[in-house]
Amino acid sequence: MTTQAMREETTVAIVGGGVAGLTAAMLLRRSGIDCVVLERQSRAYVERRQRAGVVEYRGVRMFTDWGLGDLLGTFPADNTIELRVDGEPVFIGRDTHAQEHAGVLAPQQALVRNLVAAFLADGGDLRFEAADVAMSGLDSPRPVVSYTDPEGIAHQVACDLIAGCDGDHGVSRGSIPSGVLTAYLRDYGVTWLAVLADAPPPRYPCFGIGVRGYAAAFSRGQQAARFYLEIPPGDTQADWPPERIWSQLRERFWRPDLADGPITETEIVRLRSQVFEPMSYGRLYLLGDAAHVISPMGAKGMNLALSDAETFASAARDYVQAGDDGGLRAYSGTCLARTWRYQEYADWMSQTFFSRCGEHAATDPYGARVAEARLARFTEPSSAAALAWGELITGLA
Ligand code: RFL
Repeated sequence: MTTQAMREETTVAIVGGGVAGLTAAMLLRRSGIDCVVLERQSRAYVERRQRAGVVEYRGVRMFTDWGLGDLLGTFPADNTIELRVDGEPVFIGRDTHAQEHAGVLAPQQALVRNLVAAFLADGGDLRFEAADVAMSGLDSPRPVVSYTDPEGIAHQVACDLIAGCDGDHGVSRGSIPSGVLTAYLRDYGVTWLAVLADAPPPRYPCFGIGVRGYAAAFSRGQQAARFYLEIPPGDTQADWPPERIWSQLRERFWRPDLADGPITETEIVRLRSQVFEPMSYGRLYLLGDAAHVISPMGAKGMNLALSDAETFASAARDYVQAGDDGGLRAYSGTCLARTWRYQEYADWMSQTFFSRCGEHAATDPYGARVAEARLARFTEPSSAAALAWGELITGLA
């Protein structure tokens, strides 16, 4: 005997409760639009997942404009970055434009925690541990998202619009018929060890580039830092015990005095970028990592997800409340134009920094000299290149 699925109705079904899904949900709720968020993982799991650390100026302005500024911390993340090129410190982002448009330090898990709490306190419908999410009727007026709840009960949620916010490994993108999407992929052939440590953070985001190889350091709070080290492809975490991590960080930053601390997490990250076009099909709209992944070199993935969420929520509001589908029709083009601007930024940083590092520079000395020439233009304060860079780091480009 088959059990009948519970049939429910909403206006927007949101698949995935990460930054993209929760932000879209919160903005829709602020606009008085019904939505249901279906998240595969438990609440504890999503509130612990550590990744990004800064909401750029554009994102801060977005939360403030929607009356949600309280969801962010207040600790400013000024836009200066320090490059230590073979140990020599040089700075980018010290011009007035970059300095006047600071972001805030906002560890991703803290932002997610605040969004979950605010959405639930507002009466929002957020369902954790939703298994077997699937969708049908995407090109019909009333598509359906189905799932099984933790008690094993099957649900079918009929809706007007679906927001696919389930990241790179979710079900939304794969529900679009084959042949519709074009994938643009870049694999840099580079592997990083991502490290979280309870150690003193750097004053500015810091990139160690040069003959000793690539390393980077970012603040994640008063006594927490994220580090990245380029490692040989094929290495595993077991090849990188804490002593080796700290000794390589000291080498590559040319900082024998770099203070260490307990390492709380390590992860192997393959450096890659991808964009799927278009970002919608029928009544399904892809947001955030479900549509595009960006090399973490530019620290823009979470920020692009926030921007997609605002573009979608505004378009959905106009459609639901005024019957105006202009925003929904423009959604994919608007978000893709922005995505590509930031893909270019992250690609520029990735190519330039790597070309000046370790093996890359040794095998391509010409490329290393070109990278030096590029960097010189950006580190010259108030040069046109430095100003253009400032627009990108603030998210205002
Ligand atoms: P998320 O955060 O992956 O959330 C997707 C959610 O969907 C759920 N899900 C499903 N739910 C229901 N049914 C299914 N079948 C589902 N499948 C998945 C997942 O459980 C999850 O809760 O995607 P979203 O919301 O698009 O947000 C994107 C950002 O998380 C991502 O771009 C950033 O983390 C990227 N990123 C960084 N971005 C920055 O802006 N600055 C940074 O400094 C930065 N550092 C990073 C990063 C990503 C990293 N990883 C993942 C390589 C550092 C690292 C190490």
